[in-house]
Amino acid sequence: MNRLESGRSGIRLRPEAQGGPMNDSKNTKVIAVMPAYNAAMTLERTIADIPEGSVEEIILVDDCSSDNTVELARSLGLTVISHESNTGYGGNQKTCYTRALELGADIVVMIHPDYQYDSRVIPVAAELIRLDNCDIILGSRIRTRAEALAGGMPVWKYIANRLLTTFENVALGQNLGDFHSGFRAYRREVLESVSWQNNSDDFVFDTQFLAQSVTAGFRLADIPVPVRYFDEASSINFRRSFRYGLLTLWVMLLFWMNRLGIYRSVIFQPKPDE
Ligand SMILES: Nc1nc2c(ncn2[C@@H]2O[C@H](COP(=O)(O)OP(=O)(O)O)[C@@H](O)[C@H]2O)c(=O)[nH]1
Ligand SMILES: [Mg+2]
Repeated sequence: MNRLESGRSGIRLRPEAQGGPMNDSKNTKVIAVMPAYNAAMTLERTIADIPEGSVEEIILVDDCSSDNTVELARSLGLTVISHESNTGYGGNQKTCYTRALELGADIVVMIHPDYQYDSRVIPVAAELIRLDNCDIILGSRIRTRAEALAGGMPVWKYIANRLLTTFENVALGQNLGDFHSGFRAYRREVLESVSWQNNSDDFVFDTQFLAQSVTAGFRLADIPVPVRYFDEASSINFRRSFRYGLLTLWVMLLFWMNRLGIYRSVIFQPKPDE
C-alpha cells in the first residue's frame, strides 16, 4: 500500500492537512545559532554534519576569538556577528537569540561549534518541538556512565555533572539527563517569554535560562547526543567549573525563593518591553 492509498483509508499522513504554520515543517523556520570562541579547528566538522535542508540559516556569534573563526565562518556561508570585546558565553548567547528572533525563527537550535555534540540530530530536536511534544530540547551527553566515560568525559566532570544534574532535577521537578548541555533547541515563544536579557554573561546563563523556563511553565525534554571529548571540544578548567557549580546551586536557591514568594530575583521578573 502506498502513502496515498493509506491516506484514503483514513490514516493521517500529511502534516499540512492539520493546518497552522507549526504543523507544517515546510513553514517552520529553524535557525541554528553557534556561540563561538576560538572554534576554527572544529567549526567545519560541526557544520558538515548538519543535515542538508534542516536549517534555514546558521548564525555564528564570535566572542573576539584570537584564531580565524570569523574568516572561516564567512567562507562557509554562515551569518557572522563579531563581538568587539570578549563578553563571555552568556553574553554571546544573548546576541545569538536576539538575532535569531529578529530573523523570524520559529525554532532556534543552539549548538557549540566545538564538534562535541552531534549536529545530525538538529532536525530530530526541531521535529519534537514542531510536534508540540515539548518546548525545549536538551542534548543529553549522559545516557550511561560507561558510555560517557568511554566517550572521553573526564571523571571529575562526569561526577560533577551527575551531582548537579540530580540536584537540579529535584529542585526544578524535572527528569533530564544532562542540565549542562551545549545542544539546546527552543520554541520561539520560550525566547520571547523568558527574560534572558537579565541573565549573567558567563556560563551560569544556561542554568538561569532553564530555571526561568520551568518557572514560566515551559516543557523540557532531552534526546541522546553521545559525547565526544577531545582537546578542542573542552577547555573549561576545574576552577571555572567549580565556580559554575556553586552559581548553579545559587540559582536553584533563587528559584525556590521566587516560588515561595520570599525574594524575586531580577531573572524571574517579566521580560522588559522591546
Ligand atoms: N562566548 C564565549 N564562549 C566561550 C568562552 N570560553 C569558552 N567558551 C565556549 O563555551 C563552550 C563550552 O566550553 P567547553 O570548554 O566546550 O566546555 P565542556 O565541553 O563542557 O568541557 C564552548 O563552546 C566554548 O567555545 C568565552 O570567553 N566566550
Ligand atoms: Mg565543549
